[in-house]
Order: sequence, then C-alpha cells, then structure tokens
Amino acid sequence: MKKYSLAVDIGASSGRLIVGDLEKNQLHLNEVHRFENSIIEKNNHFCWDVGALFFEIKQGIKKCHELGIRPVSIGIDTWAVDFVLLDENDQLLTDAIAYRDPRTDGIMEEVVEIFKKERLYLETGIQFQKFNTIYQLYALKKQNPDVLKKAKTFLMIPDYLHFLLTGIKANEYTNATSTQLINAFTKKWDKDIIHTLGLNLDMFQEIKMPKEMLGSLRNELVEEFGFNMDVILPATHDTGSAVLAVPELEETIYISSGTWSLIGVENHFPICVTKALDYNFTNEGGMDYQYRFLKNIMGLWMIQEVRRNYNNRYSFAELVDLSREVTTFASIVDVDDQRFLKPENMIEEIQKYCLETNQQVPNKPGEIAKCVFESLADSYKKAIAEIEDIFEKEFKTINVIGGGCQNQLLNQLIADVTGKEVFAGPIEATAIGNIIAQLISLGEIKDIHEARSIIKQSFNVVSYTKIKN
Ligand code: LFR
Repeated sequence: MKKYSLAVDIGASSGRLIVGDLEKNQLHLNEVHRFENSIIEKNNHFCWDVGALFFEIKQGIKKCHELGIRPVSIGIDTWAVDFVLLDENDQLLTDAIAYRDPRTDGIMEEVVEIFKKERLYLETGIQFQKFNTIYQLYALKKQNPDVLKKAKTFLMIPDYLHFLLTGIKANEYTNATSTQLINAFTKKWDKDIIHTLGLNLDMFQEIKMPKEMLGSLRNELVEEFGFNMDVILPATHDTGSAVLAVPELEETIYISSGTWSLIGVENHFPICVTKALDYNFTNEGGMDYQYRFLKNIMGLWMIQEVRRNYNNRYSFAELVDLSREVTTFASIVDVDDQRFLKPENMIEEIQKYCLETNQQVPNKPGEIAKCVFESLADSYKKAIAEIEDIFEKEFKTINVIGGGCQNQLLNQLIADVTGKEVFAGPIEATAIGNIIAQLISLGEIKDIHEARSIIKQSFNVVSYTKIKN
C-alpha cells in the first residue's frame, strides 16, 4: 500500500495541502486542497486569521479522507517571524499580527541603539529587517506591556498550528532563527539578548529540530478525521523547506521566488563578517544545521499588490503578457526601498518613486508590470554581485524555485541581466522540502543527499540562457 506524507505549506497569499509518496525513487505530489491567505485588518492592526488557516488545514485533511488517502504523517510550514502568545490556559493573548504591520516602525533603530548592530549580528547572524520578531516583541513591550506580562507561551505561526494539532508546545529551530533571538553558534535561545531586552525567557519553548517527531493528533481530531497521523516537524520556515528542494546547490545561487524573493547560497557555518553585515545578508538556520546565507528582495509581493490595486482585473499571466508588449519603457525602482513593504497603493507608490527619481512615470498596466519585473531583476543582479564579492568567486548558475519560477519572462530577464544560466524549478519546492524532512524522519529516504537525487529524477527543471543585453 502507498505511504503518503502530507505537507501543509502556507504562504502569505495562499496555502496548500499536498500529499507526497515515494515510488521507485520518484516522488509524486498530489495537491488535495488550496486556499487563499491574506492580511486582514483587525483591532487596528494588520493580522493573519490563524483560526481560518487551521480550519482550512482541517478541511484539507478531511479531503484526503474523502479521496481515500490516509497520510501517515503531516508537517506544517509557513512564512517566518510572526508569532502568537498564549496565557496560562493556553488561550490566545493577541491576534496574530502580521509582519507588515507598522507597529515596529522606528523600533529596530531603538533596539540597535541598545546592542549595536555588530553585536546583534555576531551573536545571531540574522539580517536587520524591521519586522523581525525581536522588534515585534520589543514593540509589544513598549505598546502593550500587560500582554507580555501575562504571556506564558511564545509560539511562531507553524508552532501554534502544530500545537492545535497535537497539544504539544515547542519552537522549531529553523523558524526560531528568524526571530533574531537565537544564538547562531549555540543554536539555542540567546539568553543575553532576551534578558537585556527585558523579555521573559520562560515563555520561549524548547527548540526542536526538523525531522523530529512532535507527537500525534489530539484525540478530538482523531475522532473528527477518523484516523491518526504522526506530526513530524519539517523546516517550518517555508524558505528553509524550499531550499532543501534545490536539486543542485554546488556553485549555484538560489532564488526562492514567491511573495518574497530570497536570494543566496547554502553554507555549513554562519558568515558574520562586516561585509555581510553591511550588505545585510542573513544566516538563517536550516535542517541539519546548514545555514542559508541570503538576502530578502521585495519579490512578487510587488506584482500581487499591483494586481490587487487593479481590482484583480488582470491575471498574473495577463500582466506578464501586457509587459511583453511594452518596448520603450525603462524606468527602474529600488524594490527594496521600505516604502514598498506595505504602501497604501503599490501602483501609486511606483509612480511616485519614478517621478521623484526623474524617470518616466509608468501609467499603463503593461508599463507598471514591466517596471516591477525589470526592477526585480535589477535587484537580483545587485545581490548576486554582493554574494560574489563576499565569496570572492563567480557562481555559474542560478536556480529559481517556488511558484515564481513559472514566470518565464522574469526567468529570461534574470538570464539576460546576469549572463548566467538560469534553471527554473521545482515549482512546489517548499512542499517538497517539507515532505522530504518527513520521509527522512520516517526512514523512507536516507538523508538530504539521497533526497536531492530523488528530486532531480522527479521534477522538471527548465534552463534559460542570455538572449539579449
Ligand atoms: C518567505 C518568508 C521569508 C521571510 C518572510 C517573512 O515566505 O518566510 O523567508 O523573510 O517570509 O516572514
């Protein structure tokens, strides 16, 4: 009988439940459920609806049952940095406030004043992003200290969803590193930073590693679903799972392309040198204590917002087609400018930027889309130059993974601006990485090396080379 593992992969714009099974060294995926996710406004904050997310997870599990699929294991990954706090009765104390909420405006600067950038970077290896958990917690301490005083448990979003499944509280390592509160060398909560900020160390849970079995489903859920499953931790940070699915990492720069574009390389140790700090590269913890040396680029969020601002009148494919028709427009914005993190209106923000920088202002949808795609490619090119500067070597290839690798126009643009060979695929990298951790834990796959050769045999990768300057 086929043995299925179930990956729950939730990104900022959508979530999916995908079952995977391994047969003769081929990994097969089958999407059983897909749903939308988005930021909602609640109590004057931008939030995630974690209740709705858990409801969708349950719907997906029930669908498996209807399809006659009974997974032996399940693991959840989501975006990073966001969290919930629970009281002594394990009830939510706060909404799950989203990292794009402005509550952290100006807070990073205050925290940096306390520690100095160098010290924080040397201890954690994590990039400076104003939305990191450390700044969210410090914002809460200043703006709503009572909540923090009552907090008994800190769980990141996948930790919380795993808790709802099992009743077990733990902080998974890869996602915990994105808090900027984990020591890059001890790989544990950094007591020094936590104490200095006046946060309560006791609310942080035991760190558990990807591939660890967390537990099994709560009894009520077993009754509701009609079956039980092992809950096995994947790299619960989606980017951590995605990078596991890069088929070939030697001499390759990856771009995990989704709401964000995460561009970098894999490393066996954190690189906390001054140049990396100056370029604001991060060293996020990965499975088997590998490090993702990467930088966040604003990513497809830009075009998702543009599309939303056009009231979803155009599909993503249509925006790509419209941009192809534009031949004489060349304005570029700095996609990493913080003004694009959560502007009132992305189209207007792009137009304002072009006006302020004395460039032609895009008006038609095709011009806006072209500006976004070319600006993204431009930012990738700069990040690659920084990586090559730090490593003092040239990387020959780029592997784009994740949903964004379906954008053929962007793939070609990357090949054109960098002159490097670009490989696109696999598309469902995050779900694959999630399932891989479960399969290794279950003893179905030996290790990540074997997993990568299985991925190579199982998924299609398309190559692009430079065609124009
Ligand atoms: C991608 C991602 C990035 C993280 C950002 C915010 O989905 O997880 O890795 O920097 O979202 O959490």
